[in-house]
Amino acid sequence: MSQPVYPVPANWAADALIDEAKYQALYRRSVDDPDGFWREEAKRLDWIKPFTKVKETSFHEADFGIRWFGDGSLNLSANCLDRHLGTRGDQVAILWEPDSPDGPARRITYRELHEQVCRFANLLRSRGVGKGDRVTIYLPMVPEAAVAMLACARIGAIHSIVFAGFSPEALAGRIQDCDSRVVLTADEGLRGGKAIPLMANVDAALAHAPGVETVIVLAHTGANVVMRDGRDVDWAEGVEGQSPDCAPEEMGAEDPLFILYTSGSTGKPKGVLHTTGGYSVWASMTHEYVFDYRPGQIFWCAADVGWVTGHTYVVYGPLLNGGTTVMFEGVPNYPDPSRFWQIVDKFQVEIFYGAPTALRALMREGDEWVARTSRKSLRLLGSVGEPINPEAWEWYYRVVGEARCPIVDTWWQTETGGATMTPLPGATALKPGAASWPMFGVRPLLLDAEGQILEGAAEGSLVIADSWPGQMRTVWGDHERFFQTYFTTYKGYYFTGDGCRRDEDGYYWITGRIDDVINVSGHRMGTAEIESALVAHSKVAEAAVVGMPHAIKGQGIYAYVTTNAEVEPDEALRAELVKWVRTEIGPIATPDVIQFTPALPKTRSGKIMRRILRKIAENDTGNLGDTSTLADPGVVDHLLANRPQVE
Ligand code: 6R9
Repeated sequence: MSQPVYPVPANWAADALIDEAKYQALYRRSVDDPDGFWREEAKRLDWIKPFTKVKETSFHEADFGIRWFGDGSLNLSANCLDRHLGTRGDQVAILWEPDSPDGPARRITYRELHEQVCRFANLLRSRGVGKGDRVTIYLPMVPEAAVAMLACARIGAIHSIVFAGFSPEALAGRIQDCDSRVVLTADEGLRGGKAIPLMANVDAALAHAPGVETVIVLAHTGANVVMRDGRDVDWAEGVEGQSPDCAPEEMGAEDPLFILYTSGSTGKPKGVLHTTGGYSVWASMTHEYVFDYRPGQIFWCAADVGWVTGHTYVVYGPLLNGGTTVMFEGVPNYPDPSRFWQIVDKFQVEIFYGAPTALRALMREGDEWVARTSRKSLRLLGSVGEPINPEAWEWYYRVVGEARCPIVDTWWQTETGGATMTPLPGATALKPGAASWPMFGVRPLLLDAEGQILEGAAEGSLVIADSWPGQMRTVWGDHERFFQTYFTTYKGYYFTGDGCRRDEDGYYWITGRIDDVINVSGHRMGTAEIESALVAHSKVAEAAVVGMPHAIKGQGIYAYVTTNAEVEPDEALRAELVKWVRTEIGPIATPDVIQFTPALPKTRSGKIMRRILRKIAENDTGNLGDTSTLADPGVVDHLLANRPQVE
């Protein structure tokens, strides 16, 4: 079947920052002369001390290391704020829309944001926070989350944002791993009309994280919370009386900027560390080129700041580029499935960037919810977080964008800092579902199982051959794990964990994770994490978790559970385990299916045969493949006979 291709619209090819010829020329230069290319791109920032060195990187064990602009210095907060004050001080920097359409929106100018950041940075300093200290941020999608990030960057503190949907247990683990002494939170968050007890969660978390000395609490909903003397500070009271000036700390390009925990295929979440110079150049450059962004345009990335997409494209990219960024506290279908498009009309959003899972959920509600809004302001659409299926792509293109707006399907990872493969709106003819072309400086390769490089049209493991400035620098506190996780599967290459196909035209198509990571509604979950949560329950002996196809979420969570001998599994236990996982990790880890089984299918050497479990979960049971190494084939028959009915 031939794939539809949508050529670059004539007006885009003529007016865009980058057309196809320019893309080709710049891409060549970026890989042939990285030092020259990045020296130019780095001019987009104000440097305190100019760098002389550009790229000092190696993916090989003998001289492994990643440094960009290593001897330069800068401050990211000053680049996002101070340098815009002269030209766009009165321009709106953040347009905030609350959960409820009845609540007042907020418009914060660059000048106001600068002042708020300085006051808050001074408050942090007054609590003893300085360069290199870790600050955990557990806030809802409110402008204060951006204020907190920028204030940390201003004084050189390393922020670690924990998504406000995570449980107290998950929060405690992340606070402890990076040894934060300060936590920023709110009384409550609001999503879809439901209150989330953030302060209560922090209290519960701190029972397991005794090192925290200061909790700064934003009164957001006005709920009653118990403040502890000496530890807790009311946000508004704390900033009152602080000076509106705060000198930005001079940061080395390789000084840490933030930690963001993400799931891997094994063990506990990894603290992905990004540093100041390379990340900033990458955030600004990708935001400008991918979205063809001009200062002042209304840009809405509908991601939460708890994920990397929110870091790079709600806060840092747009503000570095003098943008107006929309922050939305709520969810796509509250109070009704028109909400996104009503906000587009309300703020006259020009560029909208969202996740396939939200689009699929909205698509299911019917076109009518979209059609009743205007959307005339939209000129470009974006997608991120997981592969977008062609049906959802076409719906997004035709119904939301009325076949007027190109779609940039940006493939990237927490580890890559910003868009790593993507179409560019003025350069790339679009193929629905293709991540298309590498961003400047990115050298993707497809490898086979033996690590041989595949040429031409092919499918294999996606690796990246050389470093780019936005690449993560280490796993917090465990540099060895960084090297082991990403650079040993295929020696000398960065291993993405994704499978990928390259077609006859050289377009890249991400096929999904090939490790034990599943992607639920665009959120990464390590199957090992969910398994350890299940096994931690007193009635569970063993558990294996795999992904299953899910119409809205992309992938759902399918858990096989073996109970302890004396326990009779029943519906009550099923409900109890679902609740248990939600408390251990958070609602995003809620199992969709739990299948009880007297045993798991294992090889004679005791390895769980996940391949078979995946097939059963996918209901693709016609051909289970080679089962000859199974220790007890009866286990599989039992699993097949007792597979729960799944919609
Ligand atoms: C930015 C972000 C990373 C994983 C990644 C891949 C999947 C993200 C995608 C995509 C296909 C896209 N992914 N964007 N797959 N097309 N446009 O999502 O970071 O949360 O770390 O997830 O998400 O599998 O490896 P992160």
